[in-house]
Amino acid sequence: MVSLSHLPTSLQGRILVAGAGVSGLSIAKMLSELHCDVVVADDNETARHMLIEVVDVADISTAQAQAELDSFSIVVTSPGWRPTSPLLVDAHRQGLEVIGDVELAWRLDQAGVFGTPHTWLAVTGTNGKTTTTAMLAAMMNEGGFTAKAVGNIGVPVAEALVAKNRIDVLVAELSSFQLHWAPTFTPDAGVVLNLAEDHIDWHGSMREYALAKTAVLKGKVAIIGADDEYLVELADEAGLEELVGFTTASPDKGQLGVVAGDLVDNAYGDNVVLAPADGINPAGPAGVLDALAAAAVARSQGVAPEAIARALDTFEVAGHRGQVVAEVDGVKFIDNSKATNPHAADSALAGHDSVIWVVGGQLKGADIKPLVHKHAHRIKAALVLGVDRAEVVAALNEYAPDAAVFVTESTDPKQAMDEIVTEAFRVATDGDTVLLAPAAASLDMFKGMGQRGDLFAHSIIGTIKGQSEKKG
Ligand code: UMA
Repeated sequence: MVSLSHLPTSLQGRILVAGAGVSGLSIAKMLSELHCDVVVADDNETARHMLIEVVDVADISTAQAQAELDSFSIVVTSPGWRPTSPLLVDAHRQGLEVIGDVELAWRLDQAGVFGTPHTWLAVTGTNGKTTTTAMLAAMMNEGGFTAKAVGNIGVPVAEALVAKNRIDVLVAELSSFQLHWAPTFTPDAGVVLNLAEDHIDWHGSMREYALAKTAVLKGKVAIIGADDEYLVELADEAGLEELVGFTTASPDKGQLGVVAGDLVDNAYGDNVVLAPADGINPAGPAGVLDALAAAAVARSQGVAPEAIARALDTFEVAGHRGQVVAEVDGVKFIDNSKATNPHAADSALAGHDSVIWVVGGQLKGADIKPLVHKHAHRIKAALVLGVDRAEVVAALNEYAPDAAVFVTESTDPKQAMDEIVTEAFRVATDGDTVLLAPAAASLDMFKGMGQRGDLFAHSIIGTIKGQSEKKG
């Protein structure tokens, strides 16, 4: 139930929504439900037309919006828009406020537009956000709350706020982009999982990227990955007090950690056993850290240990985050397409002795050399694709000279993946792992990391079928 009398004055004029993608659509819908005067701008005419088919608002090109900026009272941007976009730069120059979808939703919620303000639990970090967010939503629901995973995970926050059946707790996976555009957003609890180089080209520097992320620590409950030195350093520098940490080691007071194979809470209880670490999905240290982070936030909201254990017991990891796609003649094929930066690829590579590594795409300004250097001993072969392939090959030649290198020049997603998979089958032998962990974003060639993983899996399954038909 929305209450129009609470609408902030900045939203009573003409509102420009920048972007007609997933978040643009949700903002336009929410604002039009609030009877606001909304205009949507997008470079892409087809995107605009698809949006106005679903929601009754006006649309204009980005250039036209730029020319008409003085007719707007505020700009609400989609997260992917860079701060350097000419439209947004001009808006700032003209003194117009530019905010993102999360900031808008948060302000409206705080103003009571959707009834009693919701509880906001924010999850961010370079890697593990989606898994942690999904785990936390499961724990909150098991704990008796009505919670939903929203944000970068794919369900825009605005959509959740106007949902017919009220959701009380928004468990928001927030990207650095969304946080950049959310200057006053203050969640009830915020967790930063880890920090490593990513999206440097968008933010301009590692520091700016990191500061966008640590903004979720402004609220009453602030939680960080205590094993991440850079993150701990930044939190110290910011003078954050009463920080709760999580670690794979035995927890100090004020931390959650692991003792004798169990997740243990020494922050919201006195070494309270929560759940066994063994059997957590996804398996391995990254999964345990995600579970600890989610448990820390859940405990801060009063969720009982038994509810956390139940949620973890039935939790299944989402797609493209390390599933075994196939196992043939002692060769494992693993899809970790979600490894869109070197930090994520680092965890994916660890633990395999002999890897046929599918790597490359958009490096987004990150340096891949340290990753290649660290894992050179396990890289039997590297199958390289994507726009930054020359940089990847140069790093391999310098730091992993013993690895066989295959490069596809194809920019057609299916053809490129088929070539890669054919080569993988040619070089892999018993005991090898063919690992899609590209350390790079997918958008140069694919619709997203999901499509990249799906094409990898389809090509493998297709090859196996073809081989068995030949044999049969
Ligand atoms: N556009 C322009 N001009 C520009 C930039 C974009 O016109 O200069 C238009 C595009 O033509 C397109 C629209 O803006 O129509 C896209 O806006 P967007 O890039 O912000 O994407 P959305 O579709 O709104 O989706 C966003 C998130 N995308 C990004 O942050 C890039 C989605 O995260 C998120 O699920 C969704 O909002 C709901 O909150 C995706 C993502 O890739 C999964 N996130 C990055 C990541 O995980 O690494 C941060």
